[in-house]
Amino acid sequence: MRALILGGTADASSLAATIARAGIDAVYSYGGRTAAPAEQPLPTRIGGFGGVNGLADYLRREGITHVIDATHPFAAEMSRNAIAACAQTATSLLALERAPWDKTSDDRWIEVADVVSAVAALPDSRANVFLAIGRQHIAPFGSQPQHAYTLRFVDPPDERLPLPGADVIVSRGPFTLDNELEMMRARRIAWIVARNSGGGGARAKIDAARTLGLPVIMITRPPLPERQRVESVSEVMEWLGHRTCLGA
Ligand code: 3Y8
Ligand code: NAP
Repeated sequence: MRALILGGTADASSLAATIARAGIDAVYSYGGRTAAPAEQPLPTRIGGFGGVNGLADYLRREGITHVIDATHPFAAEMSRNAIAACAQTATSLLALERAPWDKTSDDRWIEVADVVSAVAALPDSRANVFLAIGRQHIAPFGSQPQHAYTLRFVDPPDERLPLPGADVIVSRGPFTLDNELEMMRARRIAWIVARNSGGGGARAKIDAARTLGLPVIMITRPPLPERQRVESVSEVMEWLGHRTCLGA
């Protein structure tokens, strides 16, 4: 057995630690989105594979028998490529995907399907807006320059931002409720834009918004083709362990 973890999330890191402890032969893969990704206790590769065919070639060349897609619910292209490449090479595929956050009666969510709809959901008049969606999807907000934007990136911006006067917080998380409350109060944040990532590492801002009674424009997840999925590391280990006990 040889496993490939498509990583880049907190869940992927905890899976890597468990797989390393179990002594399973595995490789961890980052997309190369951040300057200094967290160290992993497994051999690690960084960067794209070169589309579906690039990934299929990698699986064959490296003798990968099991792929765990532990990327992010919004890493849709990677997940789609993994489904196609694993079908092409008859490689076993399992997704480790956290459940979406559920709206509670105290939450003021405006659910939208994509970033452009999120921009349209903002008020017309100037407001203090916290964009907690990383750096890749900021450009559409340039059509609403009247707002005072607070952005949060993992790494410092390396080019001019399409939002004049936006303020950037550089932090990789995970974030705590107290820090989020303090930041939102200090900046008098009135609107939050978030993606329904799920998991614990980014949920503090959602809890803070609820506490402060602030509206959250919540971008729902992109649709993905059917694939086997679990929500816990232990279920992944069962899936792997099940195969090894059958002598794969
Ligand atoms: C490179 C690996 C850990 C992992 C930390 C988790 C939690 C904090 C919440 C906010 C939302 C956002 C963003 C976010 C969270 C954890 C976790 C999580 C959201 C790292 C990481 C990589 C990335 C890529 C990065 C994206 C961006 C998204 C920032 C490492 C730190 C907004 C997702 O600057 C960029 O280009 C950043 C790009 C993809 C989304 C985007 O589209 O901009 N994640 N995040 C992965 C790779 O190269 O393969 O650097 O160590 C992982 C983490 N991000 O160790 O605890 O549960 O995973 N990451 C979102 O929309 O929710 C932040 O600010 O509140
Ligand atoms: P994406 O748009 O779905 O992927 C775009 C391309 O990036 C993929 O087709 C692939 O390139 C490459 N890629 C993405 N993830 C990869 C990985 N783990 N290993 C190797 N190549 C990868 O992905 P994204 O939304 O930009 O996410 C990129 C990375 O950031 C992923 O690792 C994802 O897990 C992580 N992320 C984390 C969070 C979070 O909240 N923790 C949020 C978003 C993304 P090729 O086609 O060339 O193979």
